[in-house]
Amino acid sequence: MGNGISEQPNFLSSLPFCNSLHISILGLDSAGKTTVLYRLQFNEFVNTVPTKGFNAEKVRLAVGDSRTVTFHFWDVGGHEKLRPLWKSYTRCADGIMFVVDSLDSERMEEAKTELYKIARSTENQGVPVLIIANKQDLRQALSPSQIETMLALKDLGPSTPWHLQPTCAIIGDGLKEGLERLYDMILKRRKMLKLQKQKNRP
Ligand code: G3D
Ligand code: MG
Repeated sequence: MGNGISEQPNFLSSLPFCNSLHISILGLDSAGKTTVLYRLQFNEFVNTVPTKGFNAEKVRLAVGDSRTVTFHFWDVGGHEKLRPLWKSYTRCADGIMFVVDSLDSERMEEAKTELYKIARSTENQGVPVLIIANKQDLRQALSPSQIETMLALKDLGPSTPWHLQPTCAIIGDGLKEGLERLYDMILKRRKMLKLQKQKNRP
């Protein structure tokens, strides 16, 4: 699910390659951000404690046609008191991972407000967002399409490339696919910015 920006494989294979990317991992507290980070880093489940500040990790991963990319992940605490800090961690971000607890229907509206704040801020205009519908292993989890509706993702508009990925961070299901989509969206945006720059040259 997404707004189509990462769904053209032939076109994407002709895009330039990026070997180092900054990704901010955001979302409400307890959504599973730190679990996502360590699953990607160690390829195993790591027991987490609530994040007081942030975790920063450099992870080399194969994406696309086995290209190895260095991802600099910033996993920022999601507690209400820490959210004003998010801005500082998205300033130079190439992409954003926004993690949602698929079980937490009560706080879905709060998650939507935070997601919109990030996506609509001037600094993040056009920055691709991967929305992670996490904890899909739990029986009571909302379905990806319910989450898409509750977060009003279609209203994010064409200026924010997005993709919704169902995952289970505990065992890692869906994370690699999601990261591939985010990578594709980042490449496509870079290509568009490059073309715009060339057009604007006198
Ligand atoms: P946060 O960094 O967003 O605050 P954490 O969230 O990564 O600390 O995870 C919060 C809790 O959710 C943890 O459980 C973690 O094990 C659990 N969790 C994360 N991802 C999943 C998932 O995909 N499925 C399930 N079932 N649980 C998940 P505890 O018990 O330590 O609070
Ligand atoms: Mg955490």
